[in-house]
Amino acid sequence: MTDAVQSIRHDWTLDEIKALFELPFNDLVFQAQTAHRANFDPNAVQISTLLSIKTGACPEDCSYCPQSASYDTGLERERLLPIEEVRAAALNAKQNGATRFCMGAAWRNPTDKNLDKVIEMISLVKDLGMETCVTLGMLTREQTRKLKTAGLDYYNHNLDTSPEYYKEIITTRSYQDRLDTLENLRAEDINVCCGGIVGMGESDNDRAGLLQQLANLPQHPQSVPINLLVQVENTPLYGTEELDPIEFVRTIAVARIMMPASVVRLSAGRTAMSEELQALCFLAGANSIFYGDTLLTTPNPDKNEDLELFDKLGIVANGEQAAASSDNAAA
Ligand code: SAM
Ligand code: DTB
Ligand code: SF4
Repeated sequence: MTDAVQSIRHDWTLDEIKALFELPFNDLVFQAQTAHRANFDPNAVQISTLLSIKTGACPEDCSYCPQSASYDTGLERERLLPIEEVRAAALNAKQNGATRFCMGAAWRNPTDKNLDKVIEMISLVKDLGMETCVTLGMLTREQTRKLKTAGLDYYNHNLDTSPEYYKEIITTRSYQDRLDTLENLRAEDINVCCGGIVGMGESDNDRAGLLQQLANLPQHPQSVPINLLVQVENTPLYGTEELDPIEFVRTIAVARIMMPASVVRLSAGRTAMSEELQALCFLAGANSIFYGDTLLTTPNPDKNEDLELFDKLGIVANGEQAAASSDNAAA
């Protein structure tokens, strides 16, 4: 067993996590970079492309989200996309170099009929030779079984923030609902993509509490998206005081140290970040991004900007990722 595998822990205390956050910045980044190098090619970044397959009119009231029916954000609603549109978008993503295609739907949970349609989409993306990821809201055990049979690679289901702050952000579902779906996914051995959003006005304790929840799950999520809130007009969180960028980098670094064998994704919010800030995030252990000019409904950097940045930093897209066993193998 390698050192990297031995260092995988599921018993983090809040005090230990806060102590990491409070380290001198250089010490923290050094520790994160050391953990990163023990587990991954340090110059490789995985790229995923997102597509919103069902947009807006969501019954949930997530205060950050432009797709909630509770807020008038002027978003054009769309029904579940026709399969040919999905094929065209997936093909385009593949031609642009993405290795994973992530499809998101603004649902509280999928109906069985809609799930069957999404399963067709998963099959077509797999046939194009890309990894698949979907995010469709809460799932029953039976639904996770169907997705496993369909060959789904990843399911994205975020915990978003600490259990304490969650109630301030969403009232239409509970933290336990999220944990239950994560358990259903693990039971079917589907790779989990689970992270959160920072910059929502949460406290230092909430950021530490989110990472504690993620790392103390029975298995570390294979992929951990760290989103910086994209502030959308007319959502309740519009106008929230912005998070200090250094604190954002610290969050990435602490996630890398606590979940050393997981891919940490520098997710939403990159249009508001300088090249220098993104470079610091890669140095702190981020090794995945969303690539393509739109996230689900909001802008993402243009792909040429990303390629230029990768070029300047000597980063290789989709290079060799894992150099050590994953948490799954260690568990
Ligand atoms: N409806 C499903 C759900 O909530 O699980 C799937 C789609 S939802 C849009 C996927 C994730 O996008 C959310 O869990 C949240 O973390 C992220 N997200 C949504 N709006 C965001 C925003 N304005 N800024 C950053 N992340 C956001
Ligand atoms: C995740 O953690 N971030 C992505 C993906 N998983 C589905 C979504 C970000 C959405 C940002 C707001 C929008 O574009 O609607
Ligand atoms: Fe709906 Fe997901 Fe947006 Fe919440 S985050 S409002 S569940 S689409």
